[in-house]
This record gives sequence, C-alpha cells and structure tokens, in this order.
Amino acid sequence: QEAHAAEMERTFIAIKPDGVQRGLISEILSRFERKGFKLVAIKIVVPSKDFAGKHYHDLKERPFFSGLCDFLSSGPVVAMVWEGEGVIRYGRKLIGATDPQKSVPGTIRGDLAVLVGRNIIHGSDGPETAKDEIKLWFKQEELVKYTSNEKWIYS
Ligand code: FUP
Repeated sequence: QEAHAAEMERTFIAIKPDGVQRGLISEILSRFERKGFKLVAIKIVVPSKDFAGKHYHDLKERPFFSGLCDFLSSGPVVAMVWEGEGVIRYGRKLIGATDPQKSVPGTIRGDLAVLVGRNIIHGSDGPETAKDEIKLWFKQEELVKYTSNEKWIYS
C-alpha cells in the first residue's frame, strides 16, 4: 500500500540542445528535484538524426519533422528518467505548454523559452510514450534503484 514500495511511475525527460547550450541544465534539474521527484537515470548524448526520428516518430507526417530531427541531433541532449507519483502528468505541468508563448509563467518553457522550435525540454506525454521513450534512450541497467528521501515525500 505504500506508494513508493512497488512500481513507481517513471517518465522520460530530455533537455534539448538549446537548453544545454544556454546553460539551463541545473535550473531544469533543480525544478524536478525540489518538487520531490527522483532521478533514476541521466546521461549526455548527441543523438543521430536517425535516432531523433525514432524519438519523434509520432510526428513523421508533420511539416516540421525533418527540421525538428535536425535540431534534436544538432548538439548534446541531457536524457533523464524521473520517478515519482504522478510524474508523467506533473512533469508536463512543470514543463508547460508546447508553445512557450502559451506556457504560463512558473513553468520551464514559460520562464525560459520563447519559440516552439526552441522550447528547451521534452517530456513524455503519457504512460505508453514514457515506457517507449525510456526504452529507446536507456538500457535497463542504466536505471538505478536506490533509496532517497521518499519517506519524507510519501505518506
Ligand atoms: P511536446 O510534447 O510539448 O514536446 O509537443 P509535441 O510532441 O507536439 O511536439 C514536439 C516538438 O515538435 C516540440 F517540442 C517542438 C516541435 N514543434 C514544432 O516545431 N512546431 C509545432 O508546430 C509543434 C511542435
């Protein structure tokens, strides 16, 4: 019955090349960390365009797909898995709307980005995509199991 005991929800979060180049890694990490979510995997990688296409396969038919894949593969990306109760939905809340012009202040995109094509961060939009994206970006053994301060976060 303890929320943290069994399978805790996980989401895939990535700081895109613009967020990395602008020096926003620690700012973004701290927002998830202070909330009480737990970092279970992290790495910095430059994805290939082909890999970016796999990540954004849902958007293959959109006119901006190729440019989007060029952009994601244009530099280092910080790929992460965050864990916590409701982390998929709430992570999206922390991130804000896709278009930073429509993201409310207080959200990552609202506070730190201006254009949809440079919106600095990605977060899985549901349980199925979270599972798929974690599997695409990480090997099982890269996900770390450890105890942190969850007894002060969950009742
Ligand atoms: P999100 O889940 O908020 O990242 O949004 P989407 O999956 O709809 O879009 C993925 C990425 O495509 C966005 F982060 C930026 C890019 N995009 C555009 O460049 N133009 C658009 O009109 C919509 C999305």
